[in-house]
Order: sequence, then structure tokens, then C-alpha cells
Amino acid sequence: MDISKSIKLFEEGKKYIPGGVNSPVRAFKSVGGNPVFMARGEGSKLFDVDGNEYIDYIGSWGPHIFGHNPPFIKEAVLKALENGSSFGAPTEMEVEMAKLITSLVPSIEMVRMVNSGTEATMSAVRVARGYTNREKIIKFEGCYHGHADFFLIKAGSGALTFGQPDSPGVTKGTANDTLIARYNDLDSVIELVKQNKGEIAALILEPVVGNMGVVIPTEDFMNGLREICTKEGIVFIFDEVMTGFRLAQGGAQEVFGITPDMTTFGKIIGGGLPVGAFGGKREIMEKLAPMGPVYQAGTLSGNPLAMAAGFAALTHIKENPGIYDLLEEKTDRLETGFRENLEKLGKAYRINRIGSMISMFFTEQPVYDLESAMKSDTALYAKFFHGMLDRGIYLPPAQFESWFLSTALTDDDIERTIKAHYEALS
Ligand code: KE4
Repeated sequence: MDISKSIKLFEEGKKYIPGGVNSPVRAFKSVGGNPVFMARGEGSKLFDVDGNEYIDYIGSWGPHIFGHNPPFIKEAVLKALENGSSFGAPTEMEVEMAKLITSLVPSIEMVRMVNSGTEATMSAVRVARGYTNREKIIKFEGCYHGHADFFLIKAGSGALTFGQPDSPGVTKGTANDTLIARYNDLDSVIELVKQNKGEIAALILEPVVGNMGVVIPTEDFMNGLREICTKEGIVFIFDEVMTGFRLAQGGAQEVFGITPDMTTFGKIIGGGLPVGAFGGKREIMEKLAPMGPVYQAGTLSGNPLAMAAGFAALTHIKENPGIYDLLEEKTDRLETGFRENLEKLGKAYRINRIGSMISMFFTEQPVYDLESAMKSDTALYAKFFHGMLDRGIYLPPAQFESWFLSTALTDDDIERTIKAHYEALS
């Protein structure tokens, strides 16, 4: 496959942009080779600068649940643009967006718009600390909540792939207030709560992990966390940046029937434009400026252009609940095809899937937390990744990521992917 323009652009880009990319995972560091530079997305396909076509299973890391550039989002954005992009003043669309979010996610009584998932999770922790007047937080090793300092302690996703559980630049003082538990291990949480009685403001987790690759919680684990947080007065934060509007209209909390105290969103909520949001109980959210003392702000928060894209995406979700059955059907077919391939090839690599989030781990042991995920052979993943890329299938360039399917994937796309999967593993 000719990727000469991508190679040239990468060389050029590295002179001006650290690593030639604006987000580390895009640099292909953990799979090797030259990243392909994309020129256009349409439906289930991406087209690179050399004109090569790919079936896309990243979907911009989650936002494109309807595929690239769906007409109803494009039209909404172009229409909004007629009136301007951003005013730095309140607009009707922001009120409508907040009402729509609260109608889709019952646990959200009030919500604040921001510009990324990182801003959402960072702000949710700050308001939880302000509300409880406590300083410590619990997060889980392998979970990634964006790049705010207090999360980059055994972060998953990029930092995990680079094998640096702690990121340079995070101060010891910051790290002291972040307690690390093990996913699917309630005892590790009970232990931390015992050691830090009355000092923990919040517990934050990915209700389904995407950033170790897909890792699914047990029911006991989730119910146990809810009980502990209720008993200890700890703010229970669901980081649904990935799972929100992805697993169901009401996200993972609808799937598991768990009510968190706060929820963070990103990705799908912006319809492909930069939008994040955090919300939850009124009594917590009312602590936020200008109502309360906890400060949080943003020049472009809730800007009309991004709201138009997000509102179009969430309205489509509200009006078409059947998309989740369609996504289930497509992803189930993909998984079944993969399992048949593995059977034929005599390989027992682990596939974890929930809804349209799926990962295949190059380990034959079950994957249910960071330690078990790390048993995966990342060199084998890299070989598989390139085998798929050479066959026109665009997967996450790292073992510790979720694939995302879209409603735009055709039966032919899925069958081609299953065939490529067999060949790339042979
Ligand atoms: P952003 O700041 O990247 O919008 O969101 C941070 C974030 C927060 N919480 C969860 C559960 C997330 O998955 C993310 C971001 N996800 C990564 C994918 N592993 C984004 C891709 C990237 O970093 O380039």
C-alpha cells in the first residue's frame, strides 16, 4: 500500500509538533510503522492522503457512532454556522441541550458543558471535593480519565501503552491525594476506605473500561461500589466519556441499573465536535460558580456550533432507540466471525465485548483488570494491527484500546473484516 504522502507529512510534522501528532496514541508508537494521515471520512470509511480506503473501527475514538459525517449532523452544523460560531454569551441551544441530556440520563439533575472529556472529569472531581470538603480520590489502575494531573497515576490508554504508569510532571503532592484500587476487586477499595476514613471525596471509574482494552465489571463489584460510596458519603462518579450514549441511550448506568452521583461525558455528546459535559445531583452541581464557590469556566463551553452537532447527535439517539439493537447485531456478527476464526486457527485469544465496544487481547487468559490485560503480547498485537491495516481495516494502534462500531458499517464491511482477521492471524 502506497503511504508515501503520509510518510512525508509525518517527517514534516515531527519538526513542529511533538512526535508529529496532537495526541500520543495517533503516532503508532506501540505498533510501529508510520501513522497514516487521514484526508476524509464518509460513513464507515476513512480515506488517507494517498487515497487508500479503510473500514474504520476507531470512529475518532468513539464519537462517530453513526459513522463519519452523517448528513443530519453536517446540516445542523452548517445551519448554525450561518449565525456565527461562538458568542461567549448564553444561547437557547445550551438550554435545549441541557434539557435533552437530563431527559436521556435520569441521574443528571443539572449539567455543565465543557470542551473535552478531560475538562469534564477534572471539573467533576473538583466539585466533588468542594461538595464533601475532602481531598482524596479513588481511581482504578488501568482506567484513563483524561490527562488532568491527578489522574495520571497508573493511567491506562496512552500512558499505559508507553509503560509509564506515573507521568513526569505530576507532583508528589498531587499523587498523594490519588488512591489507586484494582478494577473488579472490591476488597482493594474497602482497604483504601479503611485506611483513609472520612478523607475520600470521590471514587471515579470507567463503568465499562475501554482504556485497558474492553474490561467489563462484575455486578457484585458495581453494586458494592455503590453501597460503599453511599455509606461513606463518597461521590460516586461514572466516567461515561466513552460509554455515554454508546452502550444505551442512558449509557452504562442504564445497562447496569446503577445510579451514580455524578457522570462525565465526551465523544458522542459532541457529534464529532469538541464537547464534554459533567452533571449529576442538584445539591452537588449547585456548588459550581456562579451559584456556589467551586470555580470552573470555559471560553468556548457550550458554543453554538458544537451544541448544534451534539444536539443533532443526541436527538437522533433519542428518536432512534433501535440503533442499539442494530449495533448489537453488527458487533455480535463480528465477534462470532472472530471466534470461528480463532477456533479454526487453534488460537484462544480473549475477546471482551459489550454492545459496540470490543477488544481482542493476545493472551489466552481471562482479562478482567490491568494485571491480566498486561499479560497480552503487544508485539503480536502490533503484527496483527499491520496485517489488518494492509488489508484496509483501521484499528486502534494499541492493544489497550476499545474498538468502536458504527451504524454505518455494512454487512460487506463486517464480512471483509472477518476475512482480514483470519488472514492477519494466519
Ligand atoms: P478527552 O480529553 O480526550 O476528550 O477525554 C478524555 C477521556 C476521559 N475519560 C475516558 C473514559 C476516555 O476514554 C477519555 C479519552 N479516551 C481516549 C481513548 N483511549 C482518547 C484518545 C486520545 O487520547 O487520543
